[in-house]
Amino acid sequence: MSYTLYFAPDNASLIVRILLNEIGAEYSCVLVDRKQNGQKSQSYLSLNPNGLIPVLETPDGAIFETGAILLWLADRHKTGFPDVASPLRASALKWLFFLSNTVHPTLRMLFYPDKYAPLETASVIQSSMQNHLLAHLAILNQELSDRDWFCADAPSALDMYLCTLIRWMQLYPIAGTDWFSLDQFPNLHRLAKTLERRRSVLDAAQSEGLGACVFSNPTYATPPIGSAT
Ligand SMILES: N[C@@H](CCC(=O)N[C@@H](CS)C(=O)NCC(=O)O)C(=O)O
Repeated sequence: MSYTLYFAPDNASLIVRILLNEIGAEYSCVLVDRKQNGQKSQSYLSLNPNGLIPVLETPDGAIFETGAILLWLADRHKTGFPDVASPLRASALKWLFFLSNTVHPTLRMLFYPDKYAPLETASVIQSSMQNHLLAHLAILNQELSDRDWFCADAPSALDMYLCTLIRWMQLYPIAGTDWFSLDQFPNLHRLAKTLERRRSVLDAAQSEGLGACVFSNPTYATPPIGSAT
């Protein structure tokens, strides 16, 4: 089975790429050219009417929403998320939805305050979103505790999703990154360092020009093709 990942470097498609690598699935990539606003082109909108990256084309049709893609892939390949019979499934679902419908949208509001409210309110929104994110990360740090991974003894979509969000927090907020230090969240810091050593992440970093220490000490992407913003 082969998939097509519509991606832009260092966009949410990165999370899907890491899981695809972890699964060992066959996939090809189609660049969405952010410099040309390719995510808003007619052809892309026919795949995702929201005009957001990523999309994964599958034999069951095109899927959008990062969390949905991750869950579908993990279920289909029985890798990267507890299966329906697992006693870990309930907790894993809870945290996946927390990441996708709370943490990720909060980060989007920090990145693009002008998409949500008048520009003159941007600084209020940004400082509020920073506080929300710090609170979310404190909860996640406590939940992880001294475990290696969120789900038992194997890396899952939760680790991949969260670490990518953490990467972006350290790079892309237009109002700066002084508000955030991964040192404040020692369990998440440890997770970032463990995950970034995996082959799936190293290969994704190579494909998208993400450098070393992708999560724990990130640098801006220098991709071989396309651009992150
Ligand atoms: N809820 C969406 C959010 C995806 C998202 O925010 N994608 C960003 C890239 S990381 C994007 O497409 N930004 C371009 C835009 O907002 O026009 C998901 O989980 O897939």
